Amino acid sequence: MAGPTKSLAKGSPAPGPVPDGVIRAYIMRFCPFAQRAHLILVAKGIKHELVYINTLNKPDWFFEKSPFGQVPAIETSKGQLIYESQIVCDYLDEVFPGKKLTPQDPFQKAQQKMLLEHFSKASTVAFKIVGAKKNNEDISALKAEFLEKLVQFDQVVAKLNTPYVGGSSVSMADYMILPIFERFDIFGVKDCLEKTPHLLQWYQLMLQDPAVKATHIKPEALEGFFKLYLQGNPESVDYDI
Ligand SMILES: N[C@@H](CCC(=O)N[C@@H](CS)C(=O)NCC(=O)O)C(=O)O
Repeated sequence: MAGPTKSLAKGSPAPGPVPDGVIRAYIMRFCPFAQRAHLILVAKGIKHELVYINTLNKPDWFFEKSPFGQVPAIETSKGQLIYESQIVCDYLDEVFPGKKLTPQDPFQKAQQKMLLEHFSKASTVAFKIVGAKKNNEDISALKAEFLEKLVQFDQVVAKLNTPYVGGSSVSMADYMILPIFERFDIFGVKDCLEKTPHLLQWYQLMLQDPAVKATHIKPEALEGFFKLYLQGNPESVDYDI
């Protein structure tokens, strides 16, 4: 399989129409939200093509594909455009055959959404850490807050008493939270997992998942990207290509 190509930046021409039977995903290689969409495309075996966007130097036409100027967005061969990672992933799960990743049962569905809300208490702090790192600020207070929220989430997950957060097999909620875990190292919070045994066990299980393996980014590449990203360098998104 061909590796990633350089991303499209300001001045790059827009790609042509999407071929029949293919989903085009506009992504950025290191973006955790874009990885959510990539995970679902792979997990469901959906025929797709990836178009890399330089999110730090976007082509003007990209706003016609994704009005907030953010990845991920997907485009169908009918020219339908869908953006916002959770909406993209729900759409892909609903439209494409194969294993349904979202439970049909309304209570289980609500449970998965509540889990994501619990996790968002921790991930919000993780993104504040990124902001602080960008400004060369001390992250120790934020890291303590992150740990507190992650421990709370660990307790929620412990009560589920299932190997995956959505039950006995991998499902949508697992794929939605996994990408942030893959970035714990670059955020400087990986050691927090030592205090969250249930999450650590879950993460180790998720690393064996074929879709997770297929979208995995080498830690050295993530680190290289992040260093340049913190400097606001638009070349960061093409690190290692
Ligand atoms: N809420 C959005 C967040 C997506 C997001 O923040 N994407 C970042 C890259 S990781 C992006 O496109 N940033 C460009 C920008 O905001 O201008 C989602 O879930 O899809």
